[in-house]
Amino acid sequence: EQWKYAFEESLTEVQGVYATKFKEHIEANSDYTIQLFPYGTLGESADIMEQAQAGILQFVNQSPGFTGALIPEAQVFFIPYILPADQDHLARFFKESKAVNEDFKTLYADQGLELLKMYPEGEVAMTTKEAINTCSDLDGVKFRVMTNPLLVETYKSFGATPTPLPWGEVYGGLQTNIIQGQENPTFYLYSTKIYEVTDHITYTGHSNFTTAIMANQDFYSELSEADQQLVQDAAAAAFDYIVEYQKALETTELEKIKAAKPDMNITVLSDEQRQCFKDAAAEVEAKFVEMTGDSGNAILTQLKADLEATK
Ligand code: 6CS
Repeated sequence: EQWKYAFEESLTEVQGVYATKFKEHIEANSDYTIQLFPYGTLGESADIMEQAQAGILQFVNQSPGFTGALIPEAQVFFIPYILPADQDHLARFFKESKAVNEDFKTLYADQGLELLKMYPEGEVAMTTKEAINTCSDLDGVKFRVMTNPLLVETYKSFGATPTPLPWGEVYGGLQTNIIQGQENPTFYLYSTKIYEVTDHITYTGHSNFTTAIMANQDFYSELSEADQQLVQDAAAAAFDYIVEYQKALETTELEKIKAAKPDMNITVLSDEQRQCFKDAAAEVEAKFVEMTGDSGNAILTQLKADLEATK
């Protein structure tokens, strides 16, 4: 029997490496085989999610950045500075968090999805045409964000003009100046050649890219207990691998960008320069609660407690 697994990136990007590890574990420990569908082969992120919900795909990797309409609570990751910068803390959080591993599991299940793991892809950096040293530099900047209502609010409160777009329109949008900025982890700025169409990379520390791997729930619940365990073990093995793997990319891929484009301006904002971005957090958090009500508030409280407990 063959299982189909789609994700939002290429085979050599973080989600592709996770998927490859998952596939290797399943195939080494069972008679199942897995067919991988990288970004673009079955459409955009929204398309692969529909296919997974319909049961055409058994597995899908979709980031909360695109899951906002389906599961509004998943937008919690876009409250600025909610996640720690410390990679080890972050890994412990994703591994042990009740909010992630129990509460979100229930919310995804309500949408016909068995949440297997959430994992980090790296600190998000802004890439723009003009320098960003403080929030006021974002004034009038059309800034591409993933199609996520809270992320729109985040960039509004940063002072930008947020423009939600699927990934496929970002490179061309920057090239033609329809947008003047976007955010993504360092490895992705290199692998997708976004550095070619922007001149400034700015580290504000406001976010770490979170993603999620899930199974179609009907498919999953019909598996034998042993096969469910096999899937869980594969997801866990890939998680342990990717946590270390993506950490190294923060430096190696930035070096590659510097080599490919020596005149790229790379800035790590000081605490003082970050202050206005930090000040936006309270407003965005209030928006999140407004959008998601009691359920969102409960997740937010749990998530904060989990972050504290995994320090
Ligand atoms: O910004 C995006 O749309 C994309 N960013 C990453 C790191 N992965 C997939 C996603 O589509």
